[in-house]
Amino acid sequence: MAINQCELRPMGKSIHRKEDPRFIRGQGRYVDDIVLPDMLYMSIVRSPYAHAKITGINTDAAYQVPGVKLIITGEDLEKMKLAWIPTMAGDVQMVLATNKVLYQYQEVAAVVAETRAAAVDAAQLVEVEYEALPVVVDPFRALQPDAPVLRDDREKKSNHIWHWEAGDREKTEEIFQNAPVVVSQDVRFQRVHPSPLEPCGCIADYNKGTGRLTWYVTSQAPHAHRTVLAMVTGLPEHKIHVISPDVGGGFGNKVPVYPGYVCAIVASLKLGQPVKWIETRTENIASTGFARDYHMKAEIAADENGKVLGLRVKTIADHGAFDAAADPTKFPAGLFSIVTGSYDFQQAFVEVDGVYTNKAPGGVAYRCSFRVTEAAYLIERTMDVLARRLNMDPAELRLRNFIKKEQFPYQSPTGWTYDSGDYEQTFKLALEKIGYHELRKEQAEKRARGELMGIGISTFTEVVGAGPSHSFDIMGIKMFDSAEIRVHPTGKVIARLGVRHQGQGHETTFAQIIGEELGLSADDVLVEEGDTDTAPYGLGTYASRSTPTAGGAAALCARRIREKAKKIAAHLLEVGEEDVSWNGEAFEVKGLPSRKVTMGEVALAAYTNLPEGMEPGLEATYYYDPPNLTFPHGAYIAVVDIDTGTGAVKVRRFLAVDDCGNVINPMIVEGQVHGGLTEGFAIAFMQDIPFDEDGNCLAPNWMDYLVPTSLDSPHWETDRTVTPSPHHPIGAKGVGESPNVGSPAAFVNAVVDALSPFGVEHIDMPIFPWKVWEILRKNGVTE
Ligand code: PCD
Repeated sequence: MAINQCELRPMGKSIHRKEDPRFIRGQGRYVDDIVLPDMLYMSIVRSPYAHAKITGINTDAAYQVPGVKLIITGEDLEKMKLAWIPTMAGDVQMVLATNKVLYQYQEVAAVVAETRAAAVDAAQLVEVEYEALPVVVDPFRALQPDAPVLRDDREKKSNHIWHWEAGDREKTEEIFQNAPVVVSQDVRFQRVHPSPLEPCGCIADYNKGTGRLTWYVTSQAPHAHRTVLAMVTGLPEHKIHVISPDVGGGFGNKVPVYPGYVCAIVASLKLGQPVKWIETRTENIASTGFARDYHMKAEIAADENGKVLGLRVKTIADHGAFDAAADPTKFPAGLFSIVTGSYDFQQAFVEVDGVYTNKAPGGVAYRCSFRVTEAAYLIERTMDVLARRLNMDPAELRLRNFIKKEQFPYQSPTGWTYDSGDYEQTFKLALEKIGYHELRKEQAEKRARGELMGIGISTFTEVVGAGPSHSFDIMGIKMFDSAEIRVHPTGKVIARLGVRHQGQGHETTFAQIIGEELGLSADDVLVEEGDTDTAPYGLGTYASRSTPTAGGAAALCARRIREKAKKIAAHLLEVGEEDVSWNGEAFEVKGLPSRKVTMGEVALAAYTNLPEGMEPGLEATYYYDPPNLTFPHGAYIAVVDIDTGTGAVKVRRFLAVDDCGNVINPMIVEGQVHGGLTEGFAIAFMQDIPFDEDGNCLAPNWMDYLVPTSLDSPHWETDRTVTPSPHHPIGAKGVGESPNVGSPAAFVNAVVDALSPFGVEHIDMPIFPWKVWEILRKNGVTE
């Protein structure tokens, strides 16, 4: 049950979200709500071709449109050395095309005008001459020696970007040579898109008088964006002020720096007026960071009893025209090597090759800690293939192979140290809660009657909280995070963090952490994020890293304040510091609990009545570099019924049991799980961004790229186990991504389970009704 924000000891309570009153009243303030004096609007001219030479650009007609102020082309940017910029993945990408375009919808020119309509009209009048070039959309074709080389800007004359591997190739090989059972499965994780409700956009406002650029941008990582901008444009970092106002969903889409941003900034620098650029839905889906697009092959070596021994994975990663993923530097394939999942493999070897094709760039971490969703889907799908081969119940197979509670901290064969977990407990709770054995009985009865019912299991391990700075950086910047807390004389607090929420509820949960540590209520703490002038430096919100990193920083920062507060309390209580203890709500004299002072009283004294010689004020900053990542886990079970006439799949039940360690706000965690499950459901059943052989994007809008409504979404059942992270200051692990990571496999496993009497072992997502219908028709179930 939800409770009031004003209670003390707010940790672990379902406090109503502090941000919701403004969101549900339409009073959130997003980038496009901001209107500045003399503001201009920008629209982008995009390529209709997926691969073509540009032989000429004529802007004369466009300049005739009343109100047009400026048209920028690649040539203009070349003069400023801004035609290409570095991507976060260590590649470079075009801002505006110079000699050629490499994907449909690529940015070719930017038009700035006094009104949005004038900018759009003029953009349509920019005449670009193209000479079509051969298009490569299939990454396997791209790797053939005679394939056209797409990126002629690179020294390496091939479409191969990088090779990456983890684990021990030889030792894994040995296991496979001697294993009694080997299964192998090709699995595609299709190209999808985070598709947040609010697309990308910004206002660049360069003030020629102060020499300062204020940049309002819908950003998941404002500090990192400021640093990148400073490096790219040469503007001094302190002359750039990045403000990320309310963000209408991020989901990984708002981590990269996009060409439109650079163009808006260049336009404002040239014109000295604010320039607003807001994408359309089509521009968002067709040109900004997509996710997945992995072609994977997994092989499991096992013994006859179903004990898994070795795992081998080979993957082709289609990155499109530029590798514009936002991965930490050392991890070009993200944290994909978590692919051994929740199981105790002796050896594993994983390799990934990145490839260029004529598609929009990206590979962003859409609700996943950099490629963990792909990994979890692959291992959970392949475990089911193994169960089928051994004729074993998939639940039993998992129980035989879980990493055991006593094995933590667990060293994985691909190099991770899992912090904590109790997989068996979580899984058994899920089996019991859903009534697994009764469901299997029901299924057998239905099968006998020719009805198609399926049960799908997925038990996953996530890896979140990038990251310890020894292994994690983005463009050289270490991935710690930060908090700054100021306690004011009346005991009210303003806290600022280096992350930037997009709807996750940080204004509530971080206030709960700080309130808990300082003996205040969540209502006493105002949390601010997203303004680089005021917040301490941090790497932003994605990869479920905010709780593991900034959440840790918030707790430790508050404890730093408590240390000083204790000294002031001793002074007020007229005892020595060693005689004072903290009871969770106040400082008291040891052995005399009736003599106490609250944080409010201490706060006032910090400005009015200090011990002699003490520096006034009550504030602190903490930069927290976590010792390890956190490893949340879960057990998900889906139950589906298939309509034998149409092939439509109905998700009858879905149970998610999650373990994210200690929970700050159970209601928020449940909301996070519901959201992620809905996205996982959409990926499993309705979403894909396909291309035709000319490189035309076939789903660049919400008519073709489907987004589920509440009517489409199943009813979600949730539960929880709690295995605290031993190294996190409050024992919490991230959770935001888990439901998207864990759920696709549960849905697909359920459908394959329902169709297994026909010998079906795998179906690639999205499972559209026609795919099922074809299987039914082939097997004579329907006509
Ligand atoms: N929590 C609690 N407890 C625990 C954990 C957690 O309470 N234990 C909570 C917190 O605090 C927050 C939430 O919950 O509030 C979440 O968290 P996390 O997990 O830490 O995470 P973050 O970092 O904060 O966030 C991020 C995520 C992600 S990643 C994504 S995609 C998505 C999710 O988040 N996104 C989003 N969710 C969400 N929601 C919303 N509303 N919106 C959005 O956008 Mo990526 O990588 O970016 O792709």
